[in-house]
Amino acid sequence: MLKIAIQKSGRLHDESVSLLRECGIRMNNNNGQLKASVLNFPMEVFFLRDDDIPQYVADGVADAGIVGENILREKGAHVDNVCKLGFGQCRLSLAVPRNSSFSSADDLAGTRIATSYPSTLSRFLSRRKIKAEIHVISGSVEIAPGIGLSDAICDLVSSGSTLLTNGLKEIEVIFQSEAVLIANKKSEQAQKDIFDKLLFRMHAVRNARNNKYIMLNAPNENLKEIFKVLPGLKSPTVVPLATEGWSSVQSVVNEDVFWEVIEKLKALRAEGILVSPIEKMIV
Ligand code: PRT
Ligand code: ZN
Repeated sequence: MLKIAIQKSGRLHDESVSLLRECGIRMNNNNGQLKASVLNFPMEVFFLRDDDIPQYVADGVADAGIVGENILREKGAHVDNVCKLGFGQCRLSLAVPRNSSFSSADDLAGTRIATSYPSTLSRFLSRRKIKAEIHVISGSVEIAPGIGLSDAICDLVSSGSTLLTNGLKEIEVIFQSEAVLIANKKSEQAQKDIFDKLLFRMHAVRNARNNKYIMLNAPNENLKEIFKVLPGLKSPTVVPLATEGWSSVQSVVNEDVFWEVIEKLKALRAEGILVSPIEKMIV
């Protein structure tokens, strides 16, 4: 049995559950319980506070976990950081009151900085040789400058609206974070084998999310150029159309370059372009 820890409730919970579902994991409803059993995979899911997940995995209470990289760095737990999962994106940043003259981390020498990330901040400050006082608070860090507790804050930012409503401006990004899959360093071979199966499925889900299936019709004289734009997994599938001199081309296109590719295809006289999502992609 592979034991995996995910957040009980909060920003990473829903996407962690959806990712496991897309990997074909069918768990019984947890109804606020600590753990859920899985009906069709040798796995058990633990629901924990995100702050506790790295330690549980490091101690081997869980074999694997899904947690924000921000928590992992702050806790400094001794686990394998296996891969990024493509959700829970945010950044740990320094921010100051909008009207302040501080414009970079170096300006914060001699100031008081409020944060829930003291270890990460302290490592950052010593790397940059900045001497500042760190005030640890566990929540609502953004109100600290307003109530005179600090001159600056170091906190997670995603849309930036919390900073804006509290009259703060971001002056430096310390690091970009997202949800990651972590694993115990000393799991038994049996657990490692199940973990590898899960990882294989996660990659298939991830590839599918990042790619689209594309079908189009094109004049035969432009096919060579179209193949350059649409290399496909191995090479595109080509089927002749009933209309002489035309073919149907089927391939896969990466989300990041999608619109560029479409423009090039149109310039190559591609017509009837159909695009659909891919459910799983095994390469
Ligand atoms: O109960 P538990 O301890 O498990 O949960 P929690 O309350 O500690 O964490 P939670 O659910 O808030 O966040 C879980 C994880 O989501 C974090 O560890 C990050 O990896 C990730 N994440 C992504 C974020 C954000 N985006 C985020 N915006 N975590 C927190 N925030 C907060 C931030 O602290 C600030 O207060 O949202 C506010 C800023 O958001 P914007 O959109 O206004 O910029
Ligand atoms: Zn937490």
